[in-house]
Amino acid sequence: MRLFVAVLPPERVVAELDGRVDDLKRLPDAGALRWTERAGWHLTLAFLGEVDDAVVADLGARLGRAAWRTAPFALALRGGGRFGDRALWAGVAGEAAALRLLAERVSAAGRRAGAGPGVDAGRGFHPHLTLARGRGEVGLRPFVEGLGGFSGAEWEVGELVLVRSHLPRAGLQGARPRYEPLSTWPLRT
Ligand code: 2AM
Repeated sequence: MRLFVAVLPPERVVAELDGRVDDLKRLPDAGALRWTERAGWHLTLAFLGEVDDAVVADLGARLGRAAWRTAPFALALRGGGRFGDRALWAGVAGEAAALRLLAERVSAAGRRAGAGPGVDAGRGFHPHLTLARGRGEVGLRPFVEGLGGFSGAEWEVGELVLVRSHLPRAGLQGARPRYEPLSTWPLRT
């Protein structure tokens, strides 16, 4: 199954961001972008890719230990950025170093469980919450500017979540992946 590990912002933070995204959707060319569903908004700690069913239990035990070794920390969504003209995202503020450390622990847990070694190697860790994807023909700069000054409420990250990604059937126009949270582990309290 296709898996990734994420931090999920609480509903009040999602609602705030959604308000700003509503404004972005009124900009010219917004209709040409594929907007992610707010129900699935997340900050990816590590993308594991296709993982064998046989290793999921061991992966879970290791993720639980990674969570247990990490103290809860404060995070907020702030501003935005883009990966070329392919992805528009909201950025983070607050204890970003703690988020990075957690991402490293989670990646190590994935590697040790044999869940797709090196799948993150190409991308590095760049904390972001993807809001929309484009094919490169729409310039994302105005959308990034529209996120400028966005500063969401701070929350305490208290858990990590293993999420299964169900890809839409090939050729289904406009269809988006469905994200299914499988398990949650609390950070050390
Ligand atoms: P993205 O939002 O920037 O595309 C589920 O696909 C999550 O894992 C997304 O947040 C996605 O980031 C992230 N991810 C990281 N590396 C990925 C990869 N190689 N393929 C697909 N998703 C990846």
